[in-house]
Amino acid sequence: MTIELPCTRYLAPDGRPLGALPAWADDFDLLTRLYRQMVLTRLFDRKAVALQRTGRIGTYAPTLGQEAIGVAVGSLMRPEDVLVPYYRDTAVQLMRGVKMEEILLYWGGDERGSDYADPAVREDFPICVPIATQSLHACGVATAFKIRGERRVAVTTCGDGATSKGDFLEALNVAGAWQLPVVFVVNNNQWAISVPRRIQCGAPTLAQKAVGAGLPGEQVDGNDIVAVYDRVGSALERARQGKGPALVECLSYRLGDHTTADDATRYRPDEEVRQAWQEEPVKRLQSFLAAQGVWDESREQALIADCQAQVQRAVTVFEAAGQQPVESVFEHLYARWPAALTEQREMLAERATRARGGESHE
Ligand SMILES: Cc1ncc(C[n+]2csc(CCOP(=O)(O)OP(=O)(O)O)c2C)c(N)n1
Ligand SMILES: [Mg+2]
Repeated sequence: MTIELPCTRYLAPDGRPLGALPAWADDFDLLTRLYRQMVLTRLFDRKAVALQRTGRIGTYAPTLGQEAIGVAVGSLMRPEDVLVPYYRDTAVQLMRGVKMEEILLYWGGDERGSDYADPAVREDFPICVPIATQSLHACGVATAFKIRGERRVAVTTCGDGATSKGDFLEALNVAGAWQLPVVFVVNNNQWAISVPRRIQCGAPTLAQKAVGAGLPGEQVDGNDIVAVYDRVGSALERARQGKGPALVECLSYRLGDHTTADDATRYRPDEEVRQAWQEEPVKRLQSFLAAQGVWDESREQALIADCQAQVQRAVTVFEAAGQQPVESVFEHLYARWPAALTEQREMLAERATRARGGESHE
């Protein structure tokens, strides 16, 4: 059954406005900043995939094609808000202030990557890999804001597939029942690994899941940053004013593999991917800005050079970080250290010393 919900799109795939744009979109400085960040995200993402291919980081989940969502969400959030992200949120995290080298450390299997240096993101959550569990964590954070009377918003993201999980639906329910200051941003990139959207769920939209929980839901074109910025901005404002939670389903497409451990050519038709490239968000905003006379090829080349230098500096910092001792796998797990694990930790440290050819205490 279809529940009529708005689906917002301002820019056509070729960047032409489809009608009047929201008033804030006259701010070309803002739109240019967003564009710069989208390009930085894309180049960083490409580098991360290359680092995995050359064995320098572990599995990585590319954000290719979903840059508009993350950049818009990250730029709308205030420092005091809390992001509760999932694994395809490089764009949001970078915009919030997480450092590129921290993201590389995380995907390199190093916990220091979740120990964000920037004070503005100290309270943001680490990347969540278990599907949809973060939706409930965000409701916990929002409950704390509400009890303390703070004007802060918890923002949580997830994929289309995650909206089939009980955790997600329970989170919507508690958010609606308690009118929590939480915004759910669904990155509907059409695939949950090899499972296409149409067989994940019988409802015609994912946004309508919000309606059953008593909160507003709507769709936006997730390749159109003007639409994402406008609608997520409104949802954040509502939540900040104590008017309750909201859900925004952003329609996008995962242009890359699910992760570097996946080969999407085995289950996706080439034609579908080719078609999706026509809609992609970076080119769309670039075409719009060029038509307004505020972007051109020389600015583009300068931006690419600048972004590549930033990415390279981050890679250098990441590679200089060195490996943590193997027994660090026990760290950050318990508030109070369980004595029973002491022996295991010592055993592991000793084995590691032996493996390195060092001295054993045996
Ligand atoms: C609880 C749980 N079940 C299964 C998985 C394995 N898994 C990893 S990603 C994924 C698909 C998620 O798809 P979607 O929510 O659409 O997000 P996307 O990866 O497309 O951004 C699954 C099933 C997991 N990580 N956690
Ligand atoms: Mg998906």
